[in-house]
Amino acid sequence: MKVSDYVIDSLAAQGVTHIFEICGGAISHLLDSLYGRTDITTVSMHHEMAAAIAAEGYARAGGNIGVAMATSGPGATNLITGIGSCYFDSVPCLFITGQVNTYEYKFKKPVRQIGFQETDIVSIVRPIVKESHLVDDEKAIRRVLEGSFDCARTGRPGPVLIDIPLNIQRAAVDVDGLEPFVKKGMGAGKRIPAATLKKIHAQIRSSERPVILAGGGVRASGACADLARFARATGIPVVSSLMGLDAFPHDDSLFSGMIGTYGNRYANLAVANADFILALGTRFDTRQTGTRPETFARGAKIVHVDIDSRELGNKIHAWIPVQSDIRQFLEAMNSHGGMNDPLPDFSGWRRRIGGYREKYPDYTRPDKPAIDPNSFFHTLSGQLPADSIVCVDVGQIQMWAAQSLAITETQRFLTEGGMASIGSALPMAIGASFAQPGKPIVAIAGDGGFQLNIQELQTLYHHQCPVKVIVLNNGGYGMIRQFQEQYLNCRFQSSGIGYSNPDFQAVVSAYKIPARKITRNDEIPAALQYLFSDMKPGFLEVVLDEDARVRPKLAVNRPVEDQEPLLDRKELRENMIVAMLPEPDTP
Ligand SMILES: Cc1ncc(C[n+]2csc(CCOP(=O)(O)OP(=O)(O)O)c2C)c(N)n1
Ligand SMILES: [Mg+2]
Repeated sequence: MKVSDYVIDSLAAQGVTHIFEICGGAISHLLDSLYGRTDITTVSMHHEMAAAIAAEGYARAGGNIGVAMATSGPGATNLITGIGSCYFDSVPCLFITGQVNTYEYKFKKPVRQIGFQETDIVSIVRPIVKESHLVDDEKAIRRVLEGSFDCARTGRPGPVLIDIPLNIQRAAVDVDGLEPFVKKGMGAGKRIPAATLKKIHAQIRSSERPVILAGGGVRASGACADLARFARATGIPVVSSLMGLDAFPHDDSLFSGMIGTYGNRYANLAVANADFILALGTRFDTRQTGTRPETFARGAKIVHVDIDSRELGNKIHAWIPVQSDIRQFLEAMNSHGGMNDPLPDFSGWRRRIGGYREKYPDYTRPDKPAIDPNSFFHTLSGQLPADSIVCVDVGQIQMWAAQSLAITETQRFLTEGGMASIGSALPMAIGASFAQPGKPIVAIAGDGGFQLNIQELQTLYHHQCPVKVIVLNNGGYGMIRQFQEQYLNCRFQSSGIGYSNPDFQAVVSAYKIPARKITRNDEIPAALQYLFSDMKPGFLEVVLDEDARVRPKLAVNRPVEDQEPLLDRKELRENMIVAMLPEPDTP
């Protein structure tokens, strides 16, 4: 059998249903092996960055492992942004690149290039993949493929890249004689010591102000139901990181917002005043803790659970670090005898957080006709179809969405946390639409980010994906403007100066996608109703004032409870149970 046929057969056998790619000479045999297949759909994108992110979206949306394919050289290097995002956000994807024939590959020769478009992608991506392989012997193909699937999916998931030279793609192999992958170090997963579980249960019982912090690891390990069970049984309020935003339903009264630099003020006040934090599958990114992690949740004993032992103790000192898959941990906690012991009544603590929320809501009803972004997301929540998958780009829009979209148990919120590439929402939505056929998908981007992968409107049109694209147009790179306003004297170099937008209505219409535009708050409900009235591609441009800002926002050196606009010190003191910190040095 031809190796390229074997590769595609193996993907199909692993349940892969879609491959996102752009063609090129160095993957011509792999593409030829896709010709006429009905078990795998080839989705031809218009930029390899978008193909990689579509694979990422496919995997994030729960559609098995994501697969993207690109030719050698520029095709391969264009994949890098998506590869890195899968690495930082723990998304299982396989990236397959074509390479020049082994007899024209330089290997260790000290020259720049021998074959046309020859580029050592395996080395280039090494810091941002779990594994990368050059298959220079056709007999290794089975071992490499099986090993790569296992690697991408198990432990902390992530990307794997396989580079296959042309002469290997077209080589013939005896499939029965191929060497299989043998997993090393297999065995039962590490058990969490009973004494640890007991100690955690006892600490919850002696705490007064416990909080669960849900990170991306909750979803990644399939533990959402276990988390809901644990939180509801104990009555402990749940806050989330950006990546954990859809790990717990926001319409549950225990949900207490997103924490961090741009987090909800009430959520930050909850962690700042907590005396116990159960942190699940989160790496305490600076966007969560502020720039001085030692000030974060300083009144709390922190139990930090993560599958990646290298994350434990990396940013935050944990009272108890637990290396475990989140699902296994929560299953163990839920079935532990400690669950039968009576728990303290945390209702006073929950009421206190509810009080913060009332005082500092994530949006207020706008008193001007201009569209208020937080209020827009609030209205959008009310009109989103029940099982929507919302894919959110990067910029101010990401933070407004995170602050004010209320995600229910059946909805998803997909966004890039670690790589945070602008231009990711549209390809992510395309990938998600193939992973979850029949579900309504929404891609939300800013005007700047939208332009990075605007060409994928053609993919949307071509496949008639049920993706509704919403662009919040504030006439520039708002997030950067906000930074320049705060720290660089409003010198809007490149975020406003030198920036311009096309007529989005005309561009989107040229892709034969119906486009609409609104400029006033009172137009929002009808526009959304129209947008969600069918399952075809659609586009809504929401015009914002240029000076719309993300509030609250944490400035450098301040603890999370002290976001801007700064509260009067007396008011902040009244909110705090844990001792306040002295005024920081401000840059
Ligand atoms: C690929 C990439 N380039 C640059 C950035 C830096 N960046 C972060 S947010 C942002 C502005 C995004 O502008 P827009 O999409 O209009 O959203 P807004 O902030 O205005 O809501 C930029 C340029 C990035 N995150 N990713
Ligand atoms: Mg913008």
